[in-house]
Amino acid sequence: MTLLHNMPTADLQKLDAAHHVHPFTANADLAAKGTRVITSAKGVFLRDSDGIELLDGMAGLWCTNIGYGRDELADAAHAQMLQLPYYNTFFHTSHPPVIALSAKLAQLAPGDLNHVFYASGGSEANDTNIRLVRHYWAIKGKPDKKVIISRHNAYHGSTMGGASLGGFSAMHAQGGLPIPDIAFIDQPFWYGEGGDMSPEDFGLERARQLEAKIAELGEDKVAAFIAEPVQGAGGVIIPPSTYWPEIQQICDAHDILLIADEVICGFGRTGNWFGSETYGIRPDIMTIAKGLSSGYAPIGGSLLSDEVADVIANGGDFNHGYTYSGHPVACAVAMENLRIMEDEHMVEQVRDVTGPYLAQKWAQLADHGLVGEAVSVGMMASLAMTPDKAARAAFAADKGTVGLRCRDRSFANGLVMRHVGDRMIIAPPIVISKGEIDQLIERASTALDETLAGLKQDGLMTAAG
Ligand code: PXG
Repeated sequence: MTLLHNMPTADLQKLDAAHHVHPFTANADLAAKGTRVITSAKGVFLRDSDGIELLDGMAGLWCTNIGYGRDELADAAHAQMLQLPYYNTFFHTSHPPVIALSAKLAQLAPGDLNHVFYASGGSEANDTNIRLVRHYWAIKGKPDKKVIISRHNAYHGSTMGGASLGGFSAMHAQGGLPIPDIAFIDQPFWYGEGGDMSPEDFGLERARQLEAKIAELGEDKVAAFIAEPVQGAGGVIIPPSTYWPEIQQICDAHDILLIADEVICGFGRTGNWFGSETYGIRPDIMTIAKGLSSGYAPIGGSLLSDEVADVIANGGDFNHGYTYSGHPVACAVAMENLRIMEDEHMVEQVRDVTGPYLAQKWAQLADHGLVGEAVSVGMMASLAMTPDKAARAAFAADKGTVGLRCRDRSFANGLVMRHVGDRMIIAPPIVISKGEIDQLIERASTALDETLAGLKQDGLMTAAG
Protein backbone atom coordinates (compact mmCIF):
# COMPACT_ATOMS: atom_id res chain seq x y z
CA MET A 1 0.00 0.00 0.00
CA THR A 2 1.24 3.47 -0.77
CA LEU A 3 1.20 6.35 1.70
CA LEU A 4 -2.16 7.50 0.33
CA HIS A 5 -1.07 11.09 -0.23
CA ASN A 6 -3.58 11.53 -3.02
CA MET A 7 -6.58 9.71 -1.57
CA PRO A 8 -9.76 11.82 -1.30
CA THR A 9 -10.57 13.11 2.19
CA ALA A 10 -13.70 11.04 2.71
CA ASP A 11 -11.85 7.82 1.92
CA LEU A 12 -8.97 8.74 4.21
CA GLN A 13 -11.42 9.48 7.01
CA LYS A 14 -13.18 6.17 6.51
CA LEU A 15 -9.97 4.19 6.58
CA ASP A 16 -8.72 6.14 9.58
CA ALA A 17 -11.93 5.45 11.49
CA ALA A 18 -11.73 1.75 10.62
CA HIS A 19 -8.18 1.14 11.82
CA HIS A 20 -6.61 4.01 13.74
CA VAL A 21 -7.16 4.52 17.47
CA HIS A 22 -6.41 8.17 18.32
CA PRO A 23 -4.83 9.32 21.59
CA PHE A 24 -6.90 11.33 24.11
CA THR A 25 -9.97 10.95 21.88
CA ALA A 26 -13.48 9.51 22.08
CA ASN A 27 -12.84 7.45 18.97
CA ALA A 28 -16.47 6.58 18.20
CA ASP A 29 -17.39 10.28 18.21
CA LEU A 30 -14.44 11.06 15.98
CA ALA A 31 -15.34 8.27 13.58
CA ALA A 32 -18.84 9.71 13.22
CA LYS A 33 -17.48 13.21 12.59
CA GLY A 34 -14.42 12.39 10.49
CA THR A 35 -10.87 13.40 11.33
CA ARG A 36 -9.07 16.32 9.73
CA VAL A 37 -6.18 14.97 7.68
CA ILE A 38 -3.04 17.10 7.57
CA THR A 39 -1.05 16.42 4.44
CA SER A 40 1.80 18.92 4.36
CA ALA A 41 3.33 21.90 6.12
CA LYS A 42 5.82 24.69 5.55
CA GLY A 43 7.11 27.26 8.01
CA VAL A 44 4.24 27.93 10.42
CA PHE A 45 1.46 26.81 8.06
CA LEU A 46 -0.29 23.45 7.77
CA ARG A 47 -2.29 22.22 4.80
CA ASP A 48 -5.09 19.65 5.03
CA SER A 49 -6.39 17.11 2.53
CA ASP A 50 -8.99 19.61 1.28
CA GLY A 51 -6.25 22.14 0.57
CA ILE A 52 -7.22 24.37 3.50
CA GLU A 53 -4.34 26.27 5.08
CA LEU A 54 -4.06 26.71 8.84
CA LEU A 55 -1.64 28.80 10.87
CA ASP A 56 -0.26 26.31 13.38
CA GLY A 57 -0.55 28.19 16.64
CA MET A 58 0.46 25.05 18.57
CA ALA A 59 3.68 24.01 16.78
CA GLY A 60 2.17 20.56 16.30
CA LEU A 61 2.04 19.51 19.94
CA TRP A 62 4.38 22.24 21.24
CA CYS A 63 7.27 20.73 19.34
CA THR A 64 8.00 22.01 15.83
CA ASN A 65 10.06 24.88 17.21
CA ILE A 66 12.06 25.56 14.04
CA GLY A 67 8.95 25.31 11.86
CA TYR A 68 8.02 22.83 9.15
CA GLY A 69 9.83 21.97 5.97
CA ARG A 70 13.50 22.33 6.91
CA ASP A 71 15.21 20.10 4.34
CA GLU A 72 18.44 20.04 6.34
CA LEU A 73 16.83 17.79 8.93
CA ALA A 74 15.63 15.38 6.26
CA ASP A 75 19.13 15.34 4.82
CA ALA A 76 20.64 14.64 8.25
CA ALA A 77 18.25 11.72 8.78
CA HIS A 78 18.91 10.38 5.28
CA ALA A 79 22.68 10.51 5.67
CA GLN A 80 22.59 8.88 9.10
CA MET A 81 20.23 6.12 7.91
CA LEU A 82 22.72 5.28 5.19
CA GLN A 83 25.71 5.40 7.53
CA LEU A 84 24.25 3.62 10.58
CA PRO A 85 20.45 3.46 10.86
CA TYR A 86 20.46 1.79 14.25
CA TYR A 87 22.69 0.60 16.95
CA ASN A 88 22.11 0.32 20.68
CA THR A 89 23.95 1.96 23.52
CA PHE A 90 23.51 -0.83 26.07
CA PHE A 91 26.39 -3.27 26.03
CA HIS A 92 29.39 -0.97 26.32
CA THR A 93 28.79 0.46 22.83
CA SER A 94 28.18 3.94 21.55
CA HIS A 95 28.14 5.79 18.22
CA PRO A 96 29.21 9.24 16.97
CA PRO A 97 25.76 10.92 16.78
CA VAL A 98 24.89 10.12 20.41
CA ILE A 99 28.34 11.24 21.56
CA ALA A 100 28.02 14.48 19.61
CA LEU A 101 24.53 15.25 20.89
CA SER A 102 25.43 14.52 24.51
CA ALA A 103 28.38 16.90 24.37
CA LYS A 104 26.24 19.52 22.65
CA LEU A 105 23.49 19.30 25.25
CA ALA A 106 26.04 19.56 28.05
CA GLN A 107 27.26 22.77 26.44
CA LEU A 108 23.77 24.25 25.98
CA ALA A 109 22.27 23.27 29.31
CA PRO A 110 22.62 25.60 32.28
CA GLY A 111 24.74 24.84 35.35
CA ASP A 112 26.41 21.46 35.53
CA LEU A 113 23.73 19.46 33.72
CA ASN A 114 26.47 17.72 31.78
CA HIS A 115 25.09 14.19 31.33
CA VAL A 116 22.22 12.73 29.30
CA PHE A 117 20.13 9.58 29.59
CA TYR A 118 18.06 9.15 26.42
CA ALA A 119 14.46 8.17 25.76
CA SER A 120 12.10 8.44 22.81
CA GLY A 121 9.99 11.21 24.31
CA GLY A 122 9.03 13.08 27.45
CA SER A 123 6.90 10.36 29.06
CA GLU A 124 9.67 7.80 28.89
CA ALA A 125 12.17 10.34 30.19
CA ASN A 126 9.98 11.04 33.20
CA ASP A 127 9.66 7.30 33.83
CA THR A 128 13.45 7.23 33.83
CA ASN A 129 13.44 10.09 36.33
CA ILE A 130 11.21 8.19 38.76
CA ARG A 131 13.47 5.17 38.77
CA LEU A 132 16.60 7.25 38.70
CA VAL A 133 15.88 9.48 41.70
CA ARG A 134 14.79 6.51 43.81
CA HIS A 135 17.89 4.58 42.80
CA TYR A 136 20.01 7.68 43.54
CA TRP A 137 18.79 7.88 47.14
CA ALA A 138 19.11 4.12 47.60
CA ILE A 139 22.75 4.30 46.52
CA LYS A 140 23.23 7.10 49.04
CA GLY A 141 21.92 4.82 51.77
CA LYS A 142 18.48 6.41 51.98
CA PRO A 143 16.16 3.88 50.29
CA ASP A 144 13.13 5.37 52.04
CA LYS A 145 13.48 8.64 50.15
CA LYS A 146 11.04 7.55 47.45
CA VAL A 147 8.17 10.01 47.29
CA ILE A 148 8.06 12.40 44.37
CA ILE A 149 6.02 15.53 44.90
CA SER A 150 4.25 16.96 41.86
CA ARG A 151 1.40 19.41 41.31
CA HIS A 152 -2.28 19.23 40.50
CA ASN A 153 -2.90 20.01 36.83
CA ALA A 154 0.69 19.21 35.87
CA TYR A 155 1.35 17.21 32.70
CA HIS A 156 4.32 14.86 32.70
CA GLY A 157 3.30 12.28 30.11
CA SER A 158 1.05 9.34 29.48
CA THR A 159 3.01 6.24 30.50
CA MET A 160 2.22 4.72 33.91
CA GLY A 161 4.96 6.79 35.49
CA GLY A 162 4.40 9.97 33.50
CA ALA A 163 0.65 9.96 34.04
CA SER A 164 1.19 9.24 37.75
CA LEU A 165 3.45 12.27 38.07
CA GLY A 166 0.90 14.33 36.18
CA GLY A 167 -1.91 15.91 38.12
CA PHE A 168 -4.81 15.24 35.77
CA SER A 169 -7.57 13.46 37.66
CA ALA A 170 -9.16 12.28 34.40
CA MET A 171 -5.94 10.40 33.62
CA HIS A 172 -5.62 8.95 37.14
CA ALA A 173 -9.18 7.69 36.83
CA GLN A 174 -8.17 5.23 34.10
CA GLY A 175 -5.77 2.36 34.68
CA GLY A 176 -5.31 2.49 38.43
CA LEU A 177 -3.10 5.54 38.87
CA PRO A 178 -1.12 7.07 40.40
CA ILE A 179 1.53 4.47 41.20
CA PRO A 180 2.59 4.49 44.89
CA ASP A 181 4.68 7.24 46.45
CA ILE A 182 3.59 10.20 44.36
CA ALA A 183 2.18 13.22 46.23
CA PHE A 184 0.65 16.47 45.03
CA ILE A 185 0.50 20.13 45.93
CA ASP A 186 -1.56 22.89 44.29
CA GLN A 187 -0.49 24.79 41.20
CA PRO A 188 0.55 28.48 41.20
CA PHE A 189 -2.50 29.51 39.16
CA TRP A 190 -3.24 32.99 40.45
CA TYR A 191 -5.97 33.96 37.98
CA GLY A 192 -8.08 30.91 38.74
CA GLU A 193 -7.24 30.22 42.36
CA GLY A 194 -5.63 33.34 43.83
CA GLY A 195 -8.81 34.99 45.13
CA ASP A 196 -8.07 38.34 46.75
CA MET A 197 -4.36 37.70 47.28
CA SER A 198 -1.74 39.58 45.29
CA PRO A 199 -0.01 37.36 42.72
CA GLU A 200 3.24 37.70 44.70
CA ASP A 201 1.72 36.58 48.00
CA PHE A 202 -0.13 33.81 46.25
CA GLY A 203 3.06 32.59 44.56
CA LEU A 204 4.75 32.34 47.97
CA GLU A 205 1.77 30.61 49.50
CA ARG A 206 1.71 27.97 46.78
CA ALA A 207 5.47 27.44 46.96
CA ARG A 208 5.27 26.98 50.72
CA GLN A 209 2.83 24.13 50.19
CA LEU A 210 5.91 22.22 49.11
CA GLU A 211 7.55 22.84 52.46
CA ALA A 212 4.37 21.81 54.26
CA LYS A 213 4.10 18.63 52.19
CA ILE A 214 7.73 17.73 52.92
CA ALA A 215 7.08 18.26 56.62
CA GLU A 216 3.93 16.14 56.45
CA LEU A 217 5.64 13.24 54.65
CA GLY A 218 8.99 13.59 56.41
CA GLU A 219 12.12 14.84 54.68
CA ASP A 220 13.59 11.34 54.93
CA LYS A 221 10.80 10.05 52.69
CA VAL A 222 10.90 12.62 49.89
CA ALA A 223 13.12 12.04 46.86
CA ALA A 224 12.26 14.88 44.52
CA PHE A 225 9.94 17.63 43.41
CA ILE A 226 8.98 17.77 39.73
CA ALA A 227 7.43 20.71 37.90
CA GLU A 228 7.21 22.41 34.55
CA PRO A 229 8.73 25.93 34.68
CA VAL A 230 5.48 27.05 33.02
CA GLN A 231 2.61 24.53 33.05
CA GLY A 232 1.89 23.88 29.38
CA ALA A 233 -0.90 21.36 28.82
CA GLY A 234 -2.48 22.61 32.06
CA GLY A 235 -3.27 25.89 30.30
CA VAL A 236 -0.02 27.87 29.97
CA ILE A 237 -0.06 28.79 33.66
CA ILE A 238 2.70 31.35 34.16
CA PRO A 239 3.75 31.37 37.82
CA PRO A 240 3.98 34.59 39.89
CA SER A 241 7.54 35.97 40.12
CA THR A 242 7.86 34.87 43.76
CA TYR A 243 7.13 31.22 43.09
CA TRP A 244 10.28 29.67 41.68
CA PRO A 245 12.84 31.37 43.97
CA GLU A 246 10.89 30.05 46.96
CA ILE A 247 10.63 26.53 45.48
CA GLN A 248 14.36 26.50 44.79
CA GLN A 249 15.14 27.57 48.33
CA ILE A 250 12.86 24.88 49.79
CA CYS A 251 14.42 22.11 47.69
CA ASP A 252 17.90 23.26 48.71
CA ALA A 253 17.01 23.49 52.38
CA HIS A 254 15.48 20.00 52.52
CA ASP A 255 17.83 17.95 50.38
CA ILE A 256 15.18 17.25 47.76
CA LEU A 257 16.15 16.79 44.11
CA LEU A 258 14.55 19.32 41.80
CA ILE A 259 13.36 18.00 38.43
CA ALA A 260 12.48 20.67 35.88
CA ASP A 261 10.25 19.17 33.20
CA GLU A 262 11.35 21.24 30.22
CA VAL A 263 9.62 19.12 27.60
CA ILE A 264 7.64 22.17 26.50
CA CYS A 265 9.71 25.03 27.95
CA GLY A 266 13.04 23.82 26.57
CA PHE A 267 14.70 24.84 23.33
CA GLY A 268 13.68 28.44 23.05
CA ARG A 269 10.01 28.34 24.01
CA THR A 270 10.31 30.86 26.84
CA GLY A 271 12.90 33.10 25.15
CA ASN A 272 15.93 31.32 26.59
CA TRP A 273 17.31 27.92 25.75
CA PHE A 274 15.58 26.56 28.84
CA GLY A 275 12.71 27.74 31.03
CA SER A 276 15.00 27.17 34.01
CA GLU A 277 17.06 30.13 32.82
CA THR A 278 13.97 32.30 32.41
CA TYR A 279 12.87 31.55 35.99
CA GLY A 280 16.22 31.20 37.74
CA ILE A 281 15.77 27.50 38.51
CA ARG A 282 18.81 25.30 39.25
CA PRO A 283 17.49 21.80 38.55
CA ASP A 284 19.32 18.60 39.41
CA ILE A 285 17.53 16.83 36.57
CA MET A 286 15.88 18.25 33.50
CA THR A 287 13.38 16.41 31.28
CA ILE A 288 13.74 17.24 27.59
CA ALA A 289 11.96 16.16 24.39
CA LYS A 290 9.82 17.91 21.73
CA GLY A 291 11.87 20.97 20.67
CA LEU A 292 15.10 18.95 20.99
CA SER A 293 14.42 17.66 17.48
CA SER A 294 11.62 20.12 16.68
CA GLY A 295 9.45 17.02 16.47
CA TYR A 296 11.17 15.80 13.29
CA ALA A 297 12.26 12.62 15.08
CA PRO A 298 11.09 11.11 18.37
CA ILE A 299 13.70 11.78 21.03
CA GLY A 300 13.74 12.83 24.66
CA GLY A 301 15.94 12.45 27.67
CA SER A 302 16.98 13.35 31.16
CA LEU A 303 19.80 15.83 31.70
CA LEU A 304 21.64 15.08 34.94
CA SER A 305 23.84 17.24 37.11
CA ASP A 306 27.45 16.20 37.75
CA GLU A 307 26.54 15.09 41.25
CA VAL A 308 23.51 13.00 40.25
CA ALA A 309 25.36 11.42 37.33
CA ASP A 310 28.35 10.68 39.55
CA VAL A 311 26.25 8.89 42.17
CA ILE A 312 24.47 6.83 39.52
CA ALA A 313 27.74 6.06 37.72
CA ASN A 314 29.29 4.69 40.90
CA GLY A 315 26.21 2.75 42.01
CA GLY A 316 26.69 -0.31 39.84
CA ASP A 317 24.35 -1.17 36.97
CA PHE A 318 21.35 1.12 36.59
CA ASN A 319 18.94 -1.53 35.31
CA HIS A 320 17.04 0.68 32.95
CA GLY A 321 17.05 1.60 29.25
CA TYR A 322 15.09 1.66 26.03
CA THR A 323 15.80 0.04 22.65
CA TYR A 324 15.81 3.52 21.19
CA SER A 325 17.85 5.27 23.90
CA GLY A 326 20.21 7.47 21.89
CA HIS A 327 18.83 6.40 18.50
CA PRO A 328 21.43 7.47 15.92
CA VAL A 329 18.96 8.91 13.41
CA ALA A 330 17.08 10.86 16.08
CA CYS A 331 20.39 12.14 17.49
CA ALA A 332 21.55 13.24 14.03
CA VAL A 333 18.26 15.08 13.48
CA ALA A 334 18.46 16.72 16.91
CA MET A 335 22.05 17.85 16.24
CA GLU A 336 21.01 19.46 12.96
CA ASN A 337 18.02 21.08 14.64
CA LEU A 338 20.24 22.59 17.33
CA ARG A 339 22.76 23.75 14.73
CA ILE A 340 20.03 25.59 12.84
CA MET A 341 18.62 27.12 16.01
CA GLU A 342 22.07 28.41 16.94
CA ASP A 343 23.16 29.54 13.48
CA GLU A 344 19.92 31.42 12.91
CA HIS A 345 19.85 32.90 16.43
CA MET A 346 16.31 31.64 16.95
CA VAL A 347 16.34 31.80 20.72
CA GLU A 348 17.72 35.36 20.76
CA GLN A 349 15.06 36.33 18.23
CA VAL A 350 12.31 35.13 20.57
CA ARG A 351 13.94 36.80 23.58
CA ASP A 352 14.62 40.16 21.95
CA VAL A 353 12.18 40.58 19.07
CA THR A 354 9.25 38.25 18.51
CA GLY A 355 8.61 37.35 22.17
CA PRO A 356 8.19 41.00 23.24
CA TYR A 357 6.14 41.64 20.10
CA LEU A 358 3.78 38.75 20.84
CA ALA A 359 3.56 39.87 24.49
CA GLN A 360 2.45 43.34 23.46
CA LYS A 361 -0.10 42.17 20.88
CA TRP A 362 -1.44 39.30 22.98
CA ALA A 363 -1.88 41.53 26.05
CA GLN A 364 -4.18 43.75 23.99
CA LEU A 365 -6.61 40.84 23.70
CA ALA A 366 -7.37 41.43 27.39
CA ASP A 367 -9.44 44.43 26.23
CA HIS A 368 -11.84 42.07 24.47
CA GLY A 369 -15.25 41.70 26.11
CA LEU A 370 -14.77 37.97 26.62
CA VAL A 371 -11.24 37.99 28.01
CA GLY A 372 -10.30 38.18 31.70
CA GLU A 373 -6.52 37.94 31.33
CA ALA A 374 -4.09 37.50 28.45
CA VAL A 375 -0.54 36.50 29.39
CA SER A 376 2.54 35.23 27.62
CA VAL A 377 6.19 34.32 28.04
CA GLY A 378 8.43 33.95 25.01
CA MET A 379 6.46 32.05 22.40
CA MET A 380 3.71 30.62 24.60
CA ALA A 381 0.56 32.42 25.65
CA SER A 382 -2.85 31.94 27.16
CA LEU A 383 -6.03 33.85 27.81
CA ALA A 384 -8.93 33.26 30.15
CA MET A 385 -12.44 33.72 28.90
CA THR A 386 -14.99 34.94 31.41
CA PRO A 387 -18.56 36.24 31.59
CA ASP A 388 -17.46 38.74 34.28
CA LYS A 389 -13.99 40.23 34.03
CA ALA A 390 -13.95 42.02 37.39
CA ALA A 391 -14.87 38.87 39.30
CA ARG A 392 -12.61 36.59 37.19
CA ALA A 393 -15.73 34.45 37.09
CA ALA A 394 -16.18 31.04 35.50
CA PHE A 395 -19.09 30.39 33.14
CA ALA A 396 -22.30 28.78 34.33
CA ALA A 397 -22.08 26.40 31.37
CA ASP A 398 -20.06 23.20 31.84
CA LYS A 399 -16.33 23.89 31.95
CA GLY A 400 -14.88 23.70 28.44
CA THR A 401 -18.13 24.51 26.63
CA VAL A 402 -16.98 28.02 25.80
CA GLY A 403 -13.41 26.92 25.16
CA LEU A 404 -14.54 24.34 22.64
CA ARG A 405 -16.68 26.92 20.84
CA CYS A 406 -13.74 29.31 20.63
CA ARG A 407 -11.44 26.53 19.44
CA ASP A 408 -13.93 25.72 16.66
CA ARG A 409 -14.24 29.38 15.64
CA SER A 410 -10.46 29.60 15.64
CA PHE A 411 -10.06 26.61 13.30
CA ALA A 412 -12.82 28.01 11.08
CA ASN A 413 -10.75 31.19 10.79
CA GLY A 414 -7.56 29.37 9.85
CA LEU A 415 -5.81 29.24 13.21
CA VAL A 416 -4.91 26.22 15.33
CA MET A 417 -5.54 27.56 18.83
CA ARG A 418 -6.27 25.06 21.60
CA HIS A 419 -8.54 25.24 24.61
CA VAL A 420 -7.91 23.96 28.11
CA GLY A 421 -11.23 24.29 29.83
CA ASP A 422 -12.29 27.84 29.01
CA ARG A 423 -8.73 29.02 28.58
CA MET A 424 -7.25 29.45 25.10
CA ILE A 425 -3.59 28.65 24.51
CA ILE A 426 -1.02 29.10 21.78
CA ALA A 427 2.60 28.01 21.34
CA PRO A 428 3.49 28.56 17.68
CA PRO A 429 6.80 27.53 16.10
CA ILE A 430 9.38 29.85 17.65
CA VAL A 431 10.39 31.01 14.17
CA ILE A 432 7.06 32.77 13.66
CA SER A 433 7.66 36.24 12.20
CA LYS A 434 6.12 39.53 13.31
CA GLY A 435 3.85 39.51 10.25
CA GLU A 436 2.69 35.99 11.06
CA ILE A 437 2.10 37.03 14.69
CA ASP A 438 -0.16 39.80 13.33
CA GLN A 439 -2.06 37.18 11.36
CA LEU A 440 -2.33 34.95 14.42
CA ILE A 441 -3.68 37.82 16.56
CA GLU A 442 -6.15 38.85 13.88
CA ARG A 443 -7.52 35.32 13.57
CA ALA A 444 -7.65 34.89 17.35
CA SER A 445 -9.58 38.18 17.71
CA THR A 446 -12.07 37.14 15.05
CA ALA A 447 -12.51 33.81 16.82
CA LEU A 448 -13.16 35.67 20.09
CA ASP A 449 -15.63 38.04 18.39
CA GLU A 450 -17.55 35.17 16.87
CA THR A 451 -17.49 33.20 20.11
CA LEU A 452 -18.83 36.15 22.08
CA ALA A 453 -21.60 36.76 19.53
CA GLY A 454 -22.61 33.10 19.73
CA LEU A 455 -22.56 33.08 23.54
CA LYS A 456 -24.80 36.16 23.66
CA GLN A 457 -27.15 34.66 21.16
CA ASP A 458 -27.42 31.46 23.17
CA GLY A 459 -27.66 33.20 26.54
CA LEU A 460 -24.38 31.73 27.78
CA MET A 461 -22.65 34.89 29.05
CA THR A 462 -23.67 34.02 32.58
CA ALA A 463 -21.40 33.39 35.51
CA ALA A 464 -21.39 30.25 37.61
CA GLY A 465 -23.37 30.79 40.81
N1 PXG B 1 6.24 16.58 30.06
C1 PXG B 1 5.61 17.67 29.60
C2 PXG B 1 5.77 18.96 30.31
C3 PXG B 1 4.84 17.59 28.44
O1 PXG B 1 4.21 18.67 27.99
C4 PXG B 1 5.40 15.24 28.32
C5 PXG B 1 6.16 15.39 29.46
C6 PXG B 1 5.34 13.89 27.69
O2 PXG B 1 6.07 13.87 26.51
P1 PXG B 1 5.75 12.80 25.36
O3 PXG B 1 6.84 13.06 24.37
O4 PXG B 1 5.88 11.45 25.94
O5 PXG B 1 4.35 13.07 24.88
C7 PXG B 1 4.75 16.35 27.78
C8 PXG B 1 3.93 16.17 26.53
C9 PXG B 1 -1.46 18.67 25.09
C10 PXG B 1 -0.38 17.66 25.03
O6 PXG B 1 -2.62 18.30 24.85
C11 PXG B 1 0.82 17.90 25.64
C12 PXG B 1 1.81 16.93 25.61
C13 PXG B 1 1.60 15.74 24.95
C14 PXG B 1 0.38 15.50 24.34
C15 PXG B 1 -0.63 16.45 24.38
O7 PXG B 1 -1.18 19.84 25.35
N2 PXG B 1 2.97 17.18 26.28
